[in-house]
Amino acid sequence: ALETIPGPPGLPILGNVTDIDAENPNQSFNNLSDIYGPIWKFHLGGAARVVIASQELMNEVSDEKRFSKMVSTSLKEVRNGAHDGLFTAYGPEEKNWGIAHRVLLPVFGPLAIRSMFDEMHDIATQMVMKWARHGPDHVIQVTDDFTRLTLDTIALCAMDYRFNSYYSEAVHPFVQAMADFLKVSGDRARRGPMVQMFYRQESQKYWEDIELLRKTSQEVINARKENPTEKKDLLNAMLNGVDPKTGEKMTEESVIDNMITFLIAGHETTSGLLSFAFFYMLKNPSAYEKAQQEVDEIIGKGPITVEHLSKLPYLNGVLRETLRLSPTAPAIGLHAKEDTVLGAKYHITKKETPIVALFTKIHRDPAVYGEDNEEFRPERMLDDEFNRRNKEFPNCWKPFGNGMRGCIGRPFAWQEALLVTAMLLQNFNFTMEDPSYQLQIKQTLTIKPKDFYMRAHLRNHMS
Ligand code: MNH
Repeated sequence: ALETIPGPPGLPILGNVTDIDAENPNQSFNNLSDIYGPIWKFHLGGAARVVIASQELMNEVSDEKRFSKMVSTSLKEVRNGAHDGLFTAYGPEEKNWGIAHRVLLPVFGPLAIRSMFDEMHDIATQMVMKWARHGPDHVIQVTDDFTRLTLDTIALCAMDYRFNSYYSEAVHPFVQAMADFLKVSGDRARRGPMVQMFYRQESQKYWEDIELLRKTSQEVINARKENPTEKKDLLNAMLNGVDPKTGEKMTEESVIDNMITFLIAGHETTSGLLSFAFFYMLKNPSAYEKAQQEVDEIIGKGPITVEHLSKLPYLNGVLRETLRLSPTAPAIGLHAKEDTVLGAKYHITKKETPIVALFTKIHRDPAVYGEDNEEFRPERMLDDEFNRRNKEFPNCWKPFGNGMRGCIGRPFAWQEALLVTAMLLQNFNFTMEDPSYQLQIKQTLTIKPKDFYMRAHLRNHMS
């Protein structure tokens, strides 16, 4: 006999609004998982949603024959600006997703990403210079500076455009428009259409921001068309690439959609990863020490090259373990392709029911990670153990999502994060501004550490 999925009782009509913190839904989901277990459901706006919080269930929904990505809530709002770009497309049923996916996959491959190393290095150096010049009295706004870094990096690598975020206090208008667009997208998702009618001014600015994003992207495309280059970057790939399956090129609309998509999908997540990595290292001095030792041994005092990056197993473990405990995309949305039974005993009556795969809990499943599941221990993420675990417990570590809808930018993000972490450990010793700081989370589309500050003390050499 099938059982009903448990969950918080909730109110008539309002459902579970009072059970979920609008500012930090992920934290509420974690707490409710502690109460109701690895699968539970809640209601918002009359519709049910199912949350899964164990490796076993994650493994089940990773079967792409039975389940696929669902674009709902915030993502559906982001679609207002990015349309059927890769991240917000409904899936292969939208033709532009397939064309863009096939044209772009090779351009995001490890080899192509290696060729972007010099540009990544350029931006990372700007941040190192800034921190070096400001000196140890300066309190570093960690996530702010990492966000400047990741945005400038993706814009330079993807379309040869420089925001120059380290050269002005004021935020670039494009960057501001994007930040506001993302913020309001999240707010709109929480409101529902009735309440939305009372936000006319906000709506007007929202659509103007989208216009500005699209117009700027169009200008970048026009500039490239007037001054063609041989550069093997994402923009050239998008403008000139031919889909091997259909023989078609991406439309100019689709190029704009995906340019905006890369900037959106490609900056907050990586910025959060770097911020959490430094938080965890500073909270765990022995991990910090091992990471810095590895950098000193493998790279030493000279300039970092792309070859160094494949020889840093411990740093690799630091980043993997960071994304285990603090997956910066903390959950993904899925749905069953047909009405189905989950976990051999729970009926999902409707295939329309969104399934929230809660990485923050799945990644701490005690059945997989044992009793020290809450601890930051990069050793457990070294290749041998990592691969063995992934074999025994498939899909236990999913910070980049699943299958064909998984992250296309993963090699890009990894190279950038390794480079920046190595460069910072090489050049500075860091201290936490407030040694008693306890991790708090700020959630937008992604999660980041809130109010986390540090200081940078230059070591006695520069690269
Ligand atoms: Mn990324 C999809 C996490 C960096 C571009 N990314 C996803 C998904 C996750 C994810 C999870 C799946 C979302 C879903 O199922 O709804 N991404 C990350 C993380 C980092 C990251 C944790 C950094 C750390 N992503 C990047 C970077 C880029 C990028 C950098 C671009 C340069 N990501 C994408 C795109 C998609 C995506 C594009 C959508 C792919 C598709 O569905 O075809």
